Amino acid sequence: MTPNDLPYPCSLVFNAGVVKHRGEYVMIFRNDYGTDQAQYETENKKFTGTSIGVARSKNGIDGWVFDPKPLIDSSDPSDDPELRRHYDPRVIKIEDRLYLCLATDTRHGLCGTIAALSDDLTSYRVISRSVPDNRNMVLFPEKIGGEFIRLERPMPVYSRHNERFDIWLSRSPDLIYWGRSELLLGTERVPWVNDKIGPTASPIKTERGWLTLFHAVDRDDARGKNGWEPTWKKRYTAGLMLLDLNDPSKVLAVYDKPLIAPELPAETDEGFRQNVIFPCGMLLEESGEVKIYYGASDTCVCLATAELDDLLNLLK
Ligand code: BMA
Repeated sequence: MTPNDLPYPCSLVFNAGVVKHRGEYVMIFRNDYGTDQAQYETENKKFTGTSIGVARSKNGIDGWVFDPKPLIDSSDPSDDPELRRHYDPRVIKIEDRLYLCLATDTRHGLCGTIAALSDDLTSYRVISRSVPDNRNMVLFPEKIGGEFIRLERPMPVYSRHNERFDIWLSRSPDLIYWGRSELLLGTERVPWVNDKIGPTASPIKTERGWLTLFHAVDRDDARGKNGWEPTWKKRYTAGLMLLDLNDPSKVLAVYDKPLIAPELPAETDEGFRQNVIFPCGMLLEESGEVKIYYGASDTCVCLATAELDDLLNLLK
């Protein structure tokens, strides 16, 4: 999916969550709008807005039909003067209801928001919001041991310098009150990372455990300018790990290489922030095929597929 596909103004469409729901694939995506590459580079313009849009498809691959207007738009009037924008949506189905996990910029910090989607996918109700700074939240698709579980990525700037941000896990009886938080995966356990990691799509339940992706960032100052931004030097890849079925705070295995690294022209040579792979959706088909939806270069949405058994074999 590229910016030209959308029925409303779009500069970049990326970081999309996808879920199978009532006979169709529902995609919830991020759209940054209000400038183009030439304007951005010459006038150093910022994007004027960010919206969260909805598209549906019969096969999860093509034929996406867009809802006529975005579900959330940063230009919408809000009762809450603290709010600046929502972005990087994950969509999770729990007992036939759809929930969103959103990154939320407020005037006093970055928060994670959990919201319930209305049945017609045209409105949402906020259930809980974290304190700053926290981002990249995702819910498990079912309760485990009677509790809702979320993965999240707090950003501890005083104690963990140089953006060494890790993945944490928290539990809740009702999606409102979150606690009993613990570290799930530290950056030091991911061999190719020298920057930060974060949760991505909702985990998939398999016989061997919860299979889940994470985004993993390495920084290399020698890379130079990569994309529209004058100073973009980071690389985002997708990592893979397996968590215990009954106690997902136990990491059973981490694949020691990136599962997906930028390699196609749209990922390495084109777009706003090149060298970025940012998955927000992962689905298991009955055939054993796994679909992974990721943002490429913060500019378009890509789909990669794999066989479940092949992924599990990487986690021995
Ligand atoms: C992160 C988030 C993502 C984005 C990524 C790479 O910090 O802002 O939305 O895809 O950076 O630019």
